[in-house]
Amino acid sequence: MFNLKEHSHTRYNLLTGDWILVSPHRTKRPWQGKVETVPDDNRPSYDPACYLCPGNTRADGSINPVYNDSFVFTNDFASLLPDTPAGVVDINGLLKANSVKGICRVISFSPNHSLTLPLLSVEAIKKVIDLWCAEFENIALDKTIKHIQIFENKGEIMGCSNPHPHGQIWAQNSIPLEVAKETTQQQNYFQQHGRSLLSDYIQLELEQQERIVLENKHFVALVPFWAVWPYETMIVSKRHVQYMHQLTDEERMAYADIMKRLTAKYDNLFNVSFPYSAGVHQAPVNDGNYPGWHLHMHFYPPLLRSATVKKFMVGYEMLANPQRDITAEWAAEKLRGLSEVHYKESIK
Ligand code: H2U
Ligand code: ZN
Repeated sequence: MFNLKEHSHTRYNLLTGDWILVSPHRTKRPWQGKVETVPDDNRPSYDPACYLCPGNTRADGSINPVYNDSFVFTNDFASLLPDTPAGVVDINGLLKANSVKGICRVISFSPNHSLTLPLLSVEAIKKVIDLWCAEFENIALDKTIKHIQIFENKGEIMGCSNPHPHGQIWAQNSIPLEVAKETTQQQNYFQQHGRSLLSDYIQLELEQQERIVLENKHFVALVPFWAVWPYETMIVSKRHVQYMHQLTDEERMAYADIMKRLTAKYDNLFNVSFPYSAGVHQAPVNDGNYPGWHLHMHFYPPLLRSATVKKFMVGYEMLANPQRDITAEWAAEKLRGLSEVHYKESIK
């Protein structure tokens, strides 16, 4: 009889409407492919060559202040610029283009070059969350901005340019692809059911307890049923809000707490500073009401088997649709079983 633990199947991504192929029987495949080198994870607390450390000079010649908590500035090599002229190209409906304008910001999470999110205190992570909220609200004052993406690339294999703990914000006058898909799915669900899609989803997950990794009073961290990356997770607020700045102080502390514990588990998985791309998804701004939107954060980590073996998105994934071998349930069980005290903090 068909069962999700043994047999190949497709799974539906509720948030995007995409499908993924799961091949659980394939995990026994031998591996003789590429091995990544593990980057040296021991850094000084200050690096004179780092463009994010306090007091240092950046590429554009400006000097960082000597800051105590977090520090934010406009990206010196921004992909989106505020003064791009408006314009549309449409040649016979065959060649189409739209001008995009926006703003890119860089946020240092700490003055300490040697730290990462899981090594920051819950209070320090809460300050990063407060800064994310302040930046979001400030950028949204520009009524031409429709979407604000807050994210972090962590680790060399994710293309991160600098190990100093930091993230980015890209805001633009249009709604990007993934957010557009999630908007359609969440709005449709809300119209049909009068409840947010993610409220119903996390309620079911909390009943089943198969894919839950962590939970506190205000947040849940889980491996989504439709996860693509081996240890992909999602943090979802229990309260249905569209934006992070709607969270109370107590909820923000709970958010910081679950982020610290989840990223500590990640590092403990292979005893390495775990690379990922992560980002907060919130409703569009200055574009009407999106009552179905429900605040959440995605973590997309590439590692599969060890600190050096990552998942490749190639072949079938590029040409057909994403595929995974280990199931979401297996990954969640593995993450649940790990200590939430970081290996570097446990030996202090
Ligand atoms: P990563 O998150 O991928 O490491 O990118 C960091 C950003 O920092 C990157 O977009 C910017 C780069 O343009 N940057 C500056 O704004 N100033 C600098 O002096 C160096 C890097
Ligand atoms: Zn630094």
